[in-house]
This record gives sequence, C-alpha cells and structure tokens, in this order.
Amino acid sequence: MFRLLPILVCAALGSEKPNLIVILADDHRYDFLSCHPDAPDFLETPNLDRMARNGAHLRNAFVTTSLCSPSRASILTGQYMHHHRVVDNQRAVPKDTRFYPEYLQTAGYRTAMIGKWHMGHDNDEPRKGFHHWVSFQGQGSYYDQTLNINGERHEQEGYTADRLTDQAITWLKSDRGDKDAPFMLHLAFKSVHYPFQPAKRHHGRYQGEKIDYPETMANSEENYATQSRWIRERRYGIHGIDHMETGAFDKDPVPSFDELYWRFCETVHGLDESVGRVLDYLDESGLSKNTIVLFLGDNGFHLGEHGFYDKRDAFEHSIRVPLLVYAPGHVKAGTRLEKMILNIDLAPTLLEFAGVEKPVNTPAFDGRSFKHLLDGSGSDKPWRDHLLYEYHWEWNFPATPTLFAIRTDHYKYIYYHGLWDKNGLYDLQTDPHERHNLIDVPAFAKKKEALKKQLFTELEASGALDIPIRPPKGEPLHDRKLPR
Ligand SMILES: [Ca+2]
Repeated sequence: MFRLLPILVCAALGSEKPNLIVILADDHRYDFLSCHPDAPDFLETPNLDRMARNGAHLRNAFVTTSLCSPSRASILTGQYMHHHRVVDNQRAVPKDTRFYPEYLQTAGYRTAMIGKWHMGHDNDEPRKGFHHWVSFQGQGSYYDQTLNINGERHEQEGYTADRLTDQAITWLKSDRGDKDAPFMLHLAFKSVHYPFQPAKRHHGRYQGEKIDYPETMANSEENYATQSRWIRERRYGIHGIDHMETGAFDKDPVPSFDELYWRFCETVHGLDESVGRVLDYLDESGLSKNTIVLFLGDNGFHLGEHGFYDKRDAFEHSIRVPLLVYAPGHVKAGTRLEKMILNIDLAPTLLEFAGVEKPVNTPAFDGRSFKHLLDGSGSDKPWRDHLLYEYHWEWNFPATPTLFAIRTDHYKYIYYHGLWDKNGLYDLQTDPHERHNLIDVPAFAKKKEALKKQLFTELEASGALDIPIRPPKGEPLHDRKLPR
C-alpha cells in the first residue's frame, strides 16, 4: 500500500491542474478601481477591490501597444505586435497565428471564449482553440446584442455585460463538458469602450459628482511649452477633448466631457458587478480553491490628460492597465507587485500555472512568466528593468503618429517616426504627469542618447523596424476641427 502512494499522489496532483479565467475589460483605466489612490472619490468597484484585497494587485502593468486588436492579439499570443502582425483595428489575424488556449486545449483543458473578440470587424464565427464560443462582430453594442453561440446566432435582450456574464456562469455551471477536466475561460467584455453606456439601473448614478480634472487638460502655454506639436494638435481631432467624438463634421455642441466622464464611471461600476457575479459563483461552488482569475484591461484611456481622449500614444494613462489576480489556493491575499508586467506576459504565466509546455515548433513568446512573482516562489529573481512600446499610425485616426518608446522606472524616451517634430523624454519620478519634455535640455542629452540607442538596438534585434504599410481601409476620420 505504502509503495503505491507516490503514484496516487501524482495522479491526484495531475487531476488538480488549476482552472484559469481571464476577465478582459475594454479601455478600462488602471486607476479606475476604487481601491486605487488616484480613482475618482465617488467611483465604486467593490468587486475589483475584493480581488485586490483577497489576491494580488499588480500596480505597474502595461500594454506593449495601446489599441484594442493589437493588444488582444498580444494577450493571446504572448507576442509583440511586430511578431503577431495584428497592427491595427481593421484586419483579421494572419492565418498562421497561434493562441495559447490552443496549447491548453491540447493538454486536456476545456476552453471557452465568451465576449468581445474584435480581431477583424466582420466575423463572429468560432475560432480555433476554444471548445465553446460566444461572440459578436467587431465592437458589438451595449444593448440587445445578438450572440454567435457555437456557430448559431441568438438574439439577446438587455445589457450586454449582464448577458455575457449569464453565458459565462452557465458554461461554468453546466456546459463545460467533462467536469473532471481543468478549464480555461476567456471572458472579454465590451465595457467600458466608447460610447460609454451604463446599465439602465446605473445610468445617472454619478451625475453631478465632482470631477477632478487632470493637471494637463487645459489648453495652456504652460501645458504645451515643451511638448511635441502633434500633442496639442490632437485636441483638434476626434481624439482630442475639444472635439471628441464629433465625427466627420464639426458638430456643435461637442459632447459634454463631464457627461462622458460620469457615464464612463457608471459603465465601470456595471462591469464591476459582472466581475462580482463570476467571483460569487466561484466561491459558492468551491471552484475558487483551484481557479486563477486574472482581471485586466486591453489598453489604457485618457480622460483629459494632455487634452486627449482615447489611447494609442505612449503616455502613462494610455499604456497602463489594471491587473488583478484572485487565486486563493495560489496567491496570498494582499499581494502587491511593483515590478513591470506586460500584456505579453500573460500567456507564458498561465501556461506555467497550468504546467503546460508550449509545444515545439510553435512561435516564441516575447513575454515571460511572472508566476514566481505572484506565488512568491522566486520574488528575488532578476526581472526586467524596462519595457518597449510600439504603435503604428492608423489611416482612420491620423492624429497619433507611429511611435516607439522605452520606459524604465525612472525615464521614458519616445521616438516619433515620420514627423517634423520633437521626440519626448520624461522623468517619471519628478514629473509623473509627463508635462515637462526634457528632450532639449542639455543636462539630459546623454540620457536621451543612451535610451535612444538602447531602444533601437532592441527594436532592430527583435525585428520591430520592419513596419508594414497596407492599403487604407475603413472610414477616415481625418477632420481637423477649428480651435475653440
Ligand atoms: Ca480597447
């Protein structure tokens, strides 16, 4: 009997691979968690706070490209945009793309994708790697969204985040097939992407609350004195706060910033409720003992910083994302991580938690596993001290140029490609709002040159300088509005 024990232990461990749930929010700012010191005072996200309190808050999480489709592709491939080649929001993924859920599926996991896919506008059909598929075309809508469920379209009524949560809980409860197999769920919400539409029960919840406008929002000489010219110019387009979402014509009045801000917060609150329903089910069913739940955003979002609205650029509010992990059996409550974690790190991390090796002859991950930082098994090991960021100019939204950036804990250097304009250099410790561009300050000339050299050495070695130019596609929102 005694001799059999190791075999039994192995079998037991083998059957207890952790379940994995990734909850992906759209355009959710890193600081819009009510437990974050910079959150608006009135914002309530009790369930995200609960994840942070009972799990880990990774306080320096970033994307390597701040745009929906490229970032989603990075999360699912573990690769930079220049490797997976989903370079804008207009095109489907290349045919040979490999997503990490495929590897989990091969290793015996039951896998589901529920929610917004948005890599290619026109196709809601099931993609490989998932046993169960619930999605819709492109951006989808906040209400009455028809869902493609495993190849068949089903009309839905009500708030899309609620319906997607219903779908997720039903799958967890009864539809995931072999209950002894571990599972992986990718649950991607439309919330909180524009046009911010809260659930009807939340509409107006924050109306009239005091908004703390960012320091860099005003169209003042002080704010733009040292900045590249394109930054001020962006105010006069669809992604500037003076003309946001005015479409192809210079409509008047411009939508109210305050109204958009309140609706954004109310939409975040509804998203938080959905997260709470998933966590409640996991706790009630006992699944949370062996399930790793990650919550993150696909990119950041400006609400007035630098006069911006939207994302894409390399400033902090564009590239930072919220990242929380709730995994009672694996991650200690109250864990706080300050190290820089990237969207390309998710796939290798989840595979390591699952004990699944990436199959041979599959594309290399650019990211690295942060499992040892989360579970404390190697928190003293060396970790990255900088990140690389890339964004390619988009025909549809031309205000933001092609750019490359390198960010350390102390400095950020931003190179703008193809512009007769200044580049950017910011001291993040003395100037966290990135208002003072140091690019022309002689005392920082050596720092600037060193970061530029490092940026281009690493981009070139990785193959990132081979920028694809593709035929323009989709609606151009080129209009440059009049200053107001
Ligand atoms: Ca997004």
